[in-house]
Amino acid sequence: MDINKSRYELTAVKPDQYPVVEMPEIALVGRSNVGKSSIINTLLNRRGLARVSSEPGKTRGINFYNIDDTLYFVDLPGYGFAKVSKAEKAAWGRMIETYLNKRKQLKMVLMLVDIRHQPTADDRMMYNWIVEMGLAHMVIATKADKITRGRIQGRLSEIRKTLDIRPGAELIAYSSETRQGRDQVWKEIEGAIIQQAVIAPPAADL
Ligand SMILES: Nc1nc2c(ncn2[C@@H]2O[C@H](COP(=O)(O)OP(=O)(O)OP(=O)(O)O)[C@@H](O)[C@H]2O)c(=O)[nH]1
Ligand SMILES: [Mg+2]
Repeated sequence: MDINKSRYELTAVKPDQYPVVEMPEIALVGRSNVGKSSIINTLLNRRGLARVSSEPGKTRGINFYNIDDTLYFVDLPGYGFAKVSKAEKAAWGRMIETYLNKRKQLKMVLMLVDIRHQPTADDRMMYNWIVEMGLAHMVIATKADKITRGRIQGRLSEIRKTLDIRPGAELIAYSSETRQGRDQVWKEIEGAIIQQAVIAPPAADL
């Protein structure tokens, strides 16, 4: 995969605006400011492809990034941002839910939480949705560079407990500063995409 040929493609707020080209999609969800845009940039080694903002709540629609015409990274709006109206929050919730529910080519959800904080009620709701919908997923604890190495395992077990992540389900520490966790995330993404090829019905043998 030539990840240098990745580009921002479009922003959608409703399904008829999603890309029409069918490619596997990897979605990113998480609270506002958790590092969704940053992980897209570091996974692709492309500074500034996804807009990173110190001002939370900037990503207002669903952003589709085309990765070498092979897959899409789908940056969903961050939830839990206090400074928006109730109506706007509800609209974001619907936008995220609609995408996760309806998008057939969605192969895996990367759910991000900040390693320093306990997951919130919003995070728990989101995680439960993902599990209930039966979506392949991986929980990524971001900003691992902001705590000492010795505290990482302890924080991961707290997060596992709070979200009620079953033993064996993937939870890793990540840093967009040091790139810790990057290889493991790529491995999971590749696994999710390959799985699709394996379970696809063979071409008719006529
Ligand atoms: N130290 C450190 N800072 C990070 C990391 N990831 C993100 N940040 C910082 O956190 C802030 C928010 O990052 P974004 O990637 O824009 O977060 P987001 O989840 O896309 O935010 P919204 O689009 O508002 O939902 C920025 O100032 C980033 O530089 C990380 O791994 N380590
Ligand atoms: Mg963002």
